[in-house]
Amino acid sequence: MSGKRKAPSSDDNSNADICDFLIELSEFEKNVNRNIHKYNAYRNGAAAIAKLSTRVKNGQEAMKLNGVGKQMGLKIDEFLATGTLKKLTKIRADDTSKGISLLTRVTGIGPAKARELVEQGIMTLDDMRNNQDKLNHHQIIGLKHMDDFELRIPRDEIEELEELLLKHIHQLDSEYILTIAGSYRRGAKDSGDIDGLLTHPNYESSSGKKPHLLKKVVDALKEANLVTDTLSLGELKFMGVCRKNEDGHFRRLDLRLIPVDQFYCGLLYFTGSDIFNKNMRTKALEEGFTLNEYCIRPMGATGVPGESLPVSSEEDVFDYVGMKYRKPSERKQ
Ligand code: 8DG
Ligand code: CA
Ligand code: CA
Repeated sequence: MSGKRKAPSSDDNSNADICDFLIELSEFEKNVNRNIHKYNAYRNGAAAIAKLSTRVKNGQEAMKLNGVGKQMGLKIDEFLATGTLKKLTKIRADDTSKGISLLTRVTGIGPAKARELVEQGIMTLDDMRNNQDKLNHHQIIGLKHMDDFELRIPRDEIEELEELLLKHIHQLDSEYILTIAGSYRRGAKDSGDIDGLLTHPNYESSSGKKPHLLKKVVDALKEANLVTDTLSLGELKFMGVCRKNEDGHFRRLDLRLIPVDQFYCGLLYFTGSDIFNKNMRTKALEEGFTLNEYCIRPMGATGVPGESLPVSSEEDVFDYVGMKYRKPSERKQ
């Protein structure tokens, strides 16, 4: 994910202002209160309201939607009547909340680390810059590129990067397969980050791990100055920073190495959207399958999943769960 998950896109949303305040409340619950239930509740409420094609008239009407309860209904009434929310005004004025909200904008700094820093009096970006000994490598890079990382990446830039990445990866070994998933594959006009999926015909889940397949690629991309920083490099996942040229912005790049036999389940999962994935998983369960980012398995009568089913395209997975195939651009929800 874009690490810092952003609000669902609010273009052509007649209730964008309501969705915005619900998302702000959700972020407060996640980052300051660390209440993931309330975070999810506000996000689900915002998602339900974002789907409406007309302006919400009052809280009562909103409460008819799945995901909008009484408390949210009351907040919507207050917002519609006064144009603001007392709760938000208070949150925005509170130093601890302000500090935590700011610090969690840095990739690598989660709610717990942010609170720890704020309790030590580190409240601003300058405070962080002056206390880098309290940050790890990932957090230092996140702080350094914070402005760039908060920019959306235009589609044409990802197209250029895709071509450059492919060129260097294929110079190494022409059999590598690279697909950029995420919102880019869904056709978005801009994206929060670049979600690269990498596979190789010689790499199967039964053949054991082959971390050198990932390391080799990362080394080559560094050599080519396309990758400028590593946030983390594991056996299966690289998280880092790339740039198309010296004048370009620094962009967040993730590369995941996936065995070929799991590639299409991975592709399906990392193409999203996350709401579409949730709905497809639910449908799969109803049909007696368990679906995750690696594989699809039939659920036995005892509730124990069986062997992974063979998958050689995304279509195969849609077929198993009895869904009509949907192109990536049709996977909003
Ligand atoms: P964006 O970067 O343009 O903001 O959107 P995105 O590409 O859709 O989101 P992402 O955060 O980069 O995640 C990429 C895909 O990963 C997403 O479309 C679906 C899948 N995914 C989920 N749930 C989650 C999750 O909780 N964490 C992560 N890392 N990925 C998720 O379905
Ligand atoms: Ca991502
Ligand atoms: Ca993404």
